[in-house]
Amino acid sequence: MENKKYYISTAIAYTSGKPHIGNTYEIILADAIARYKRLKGYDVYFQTGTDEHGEKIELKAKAKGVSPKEYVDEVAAEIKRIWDTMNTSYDRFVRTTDPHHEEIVQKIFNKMYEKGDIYKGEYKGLYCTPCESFWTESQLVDGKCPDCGREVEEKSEEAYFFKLSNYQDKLVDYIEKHPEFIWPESRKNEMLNNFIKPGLQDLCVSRTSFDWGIPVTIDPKHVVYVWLDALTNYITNIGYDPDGSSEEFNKWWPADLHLIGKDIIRFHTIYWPCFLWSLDVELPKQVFGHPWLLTNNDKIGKSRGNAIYADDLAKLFGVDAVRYYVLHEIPFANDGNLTYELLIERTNTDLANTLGNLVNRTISMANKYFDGVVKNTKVSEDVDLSLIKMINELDSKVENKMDKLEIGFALDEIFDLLRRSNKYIDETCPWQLAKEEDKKDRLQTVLYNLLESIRVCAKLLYPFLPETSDKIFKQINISDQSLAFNDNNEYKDMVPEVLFARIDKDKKLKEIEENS
Ligand code: ME8
Repeated sequence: MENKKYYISTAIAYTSGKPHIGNTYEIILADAIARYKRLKGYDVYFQTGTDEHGEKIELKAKAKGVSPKEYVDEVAAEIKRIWDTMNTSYDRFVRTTDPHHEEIVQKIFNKMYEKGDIYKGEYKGLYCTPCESFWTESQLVDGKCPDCGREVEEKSEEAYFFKLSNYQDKLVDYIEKHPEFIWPESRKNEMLNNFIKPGLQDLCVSRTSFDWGIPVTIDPKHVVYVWLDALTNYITNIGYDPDGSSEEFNKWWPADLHLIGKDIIRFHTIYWPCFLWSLDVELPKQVFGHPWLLTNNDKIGKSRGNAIYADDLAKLFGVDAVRYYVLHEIPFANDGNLTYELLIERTNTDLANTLGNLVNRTISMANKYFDGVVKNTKVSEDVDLSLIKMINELDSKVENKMDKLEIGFALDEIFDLLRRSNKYIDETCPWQLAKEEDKKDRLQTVLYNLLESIRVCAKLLYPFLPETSDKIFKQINISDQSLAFNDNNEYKDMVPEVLFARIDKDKKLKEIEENS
């Protein structure tokens, strides 16, 4: 039987500047989900990339004295480099300046026009340049852009419009009948009550005020509105074509999950479904609007000067420590906070102590007491039962959380077992058993149980901390990949190495200050 397919995408990042740790959080989150699905036997397609058109980028390039294409080439390469540094296993990195994408977007625009969903009109409105969005008076917050809080200006231009109003009733009905479509559920009500039910205005889908975009072929002084260009990346890059899509498209579409930040749920759950309906294409199964990562409890902004970058953090703390921190810190629906102090504390407590020490102590004891050869001697006691039960339940507990996209809580389940295993060492006191000759078999069972716990945890840690998981498997030197307690393993030739060195907080903070 063929494996079940799973198509996951991230938002495509703006190439306006280097992505900060908040943007990078998203690709790490997507990577954890993609790796987990692969581990569970799914045939996964994981797409990410860059959103490269629009006025803001044109202005940035101008300010730098380079062409827009030169500008986006440089930033896209930087974004890809950061995604790679963070060890993310995407299958394709797409760019909206790719000629194939541009050609299909033009065809899409024409198809919508021919269908009568796009018509020509005049746009008058309040425009926010950084967000490239027109707003109505009532949408403004304190007279300013509701997304970024900056000034808006009055603008009018000849433009093409997409008849969102054609799809309003269908959209309300669809969202109400598919409670899993907008995730978390709280976001669903926000979309329905604040944006859709009050009435959808037709959407302006072309611009004439700047050039850096995909030209509209039927009227070349217009370029395609950046969100119509950007959203379609999810289908153009897997072979969608209005004249006949490829096998690849039929294999992967509909996407199983669009992973995006909470600020762009509106675009993905209002515009995107209507665009797809206009093309007679099925909707993605789910859109998950993840919360924000804040720094010092403040929104991270490229222009706010408080941006922290993932590659800098990786240099200071290591890739897996950063992955662990961001995944754990935003368990599901609430914003998370990043500070250097908290990152150091988490690394020390969870990674160096709970995980690192457990692995190190267990292997060292196995080497010391049994010359590194440990089998299950099955001299069991009651205290083993709860540990073994937890080992055997971990797989389904993690799955339960992952299915709800509660990624941080899934990670917590694994750390609960690691903490339980440390407690098991305190309960069984191997160093005392080692002193009594007739307790040797009992001691071997204790170490065996611990090694099995480490093995299952390491396997399930793989989606979150891939490098650490590989290192642990190398250290415990075992090939068994099963996710339950196995009686028949033999552990030998194990080499303990420090997984995460304890960080001296004051020293590290001083180092950070000196380098900033
Ligand atoms: O929005 N914490 O691109 P982008 C968590 N090009 N996530 C954050 C964040 C933070 N502090 N700041 C931003 C765009 N994000 C569009 C997407 S998709 C067809 C087009 C998230 O570079 C943000 O919500 O501004 C988005 O999902 C992603 O980072 C890229 O943001």
